[in-house]
Amino acid sequence: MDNIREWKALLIPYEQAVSELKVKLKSIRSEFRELNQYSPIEFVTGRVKKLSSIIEKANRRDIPLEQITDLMEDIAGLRIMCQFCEDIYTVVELLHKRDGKDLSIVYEKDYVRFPKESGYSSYHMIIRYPVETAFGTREVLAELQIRTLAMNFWATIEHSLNYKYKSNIPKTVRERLKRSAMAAAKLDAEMTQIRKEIIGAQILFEYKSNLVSDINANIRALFSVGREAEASTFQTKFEALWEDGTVEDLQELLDEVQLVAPADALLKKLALRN
Ligand code: 0O2
Ligand code: 0O2
Repeated sequence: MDNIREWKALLIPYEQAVSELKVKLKSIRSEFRELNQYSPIEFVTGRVKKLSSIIEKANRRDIPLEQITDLMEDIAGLRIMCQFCEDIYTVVELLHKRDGKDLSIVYEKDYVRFPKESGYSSYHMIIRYPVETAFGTREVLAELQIRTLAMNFWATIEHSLNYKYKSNIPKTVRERLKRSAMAAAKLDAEMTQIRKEIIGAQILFEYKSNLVSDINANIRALFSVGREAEASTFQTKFEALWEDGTVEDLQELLDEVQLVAPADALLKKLALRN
């Protein structure tokens, strides 16, 4: 490649690929949000590798300049940041569904399950992406890095330290960086656990609310057919349970009241409620 104009022309489809992929990935996030659903994507960034970095990497890896487009996989790079580790695999699944449609997956590297020696952790996916240019279709390679916010925090700082100190970081510091990567992974695991517990508590709360409302509907059904004495007994049992009773206690009471409550009156009540 002789002149800067040729290089610029070479990079045009990569710029387009990064812009298009950014729009597509951000759309996944907006779709979830517009539907008031949790989005596995927190935010997306993208860049085309700088010309100086392309040439430096080609020299370092002995890649002949005329083979750069076939052999350098990260000229176009997208980063997808997620809140939780499991979101990474949700995004991977979403991308698998598009394989053979608007993109094709070349290969993947799972540094989340198998972190690198440095401590680096992310899910990498190399894709082929077709770009419609003024001169026809051009397929370019792009690298998608999918990671959590904690993984991104670590990788960004580690990368800038490596860059600043030209990879001459002492062994002891490398070890500390590796330990901080492990601390980031622990933070991710703890956040996932907290989330699971909150979701679990919410599900239990909903389940308990449904039991309470079903017990009350049955008691009202008993009152409505004039069986006040039985209704009052169940009402007293319910009042004793409703604040501190366990789900099992409430379920037992529901089973008991359902056995005696008149199904027809209950059905009428439910129909009126709906
Ligand atoms: P939103 O929804 O307003 O956040 P662009 O071309 O401007 O779309 P570009 O040039 O890649 O994107 O910008 P950049 O600076 O790389 O950041 C891309 C998006 O990531 C921007 O959002 C940033 O606000 C967002 N971003 C960067 N760092 C963080 C972070 O730590 N947390 C969160 N939540 N977002 C971050 P947009 O594109 O303006 O969209
Ligand atoms: P940039 O643009 O500076 O980020 P391999 O030949 O498979 O051993 P390769 O081809 O470099 O290695 O692929 P790999 O290992 O999948 O890494 C590609 C990119 O992942 C790197 O791009 C980094 O962005 C990121 N990465 C990999 N290892 C580390 C690491 O230890 N620390 C940090 N911070 N990032 C890492 P480049 O080439 O560095 O380019």
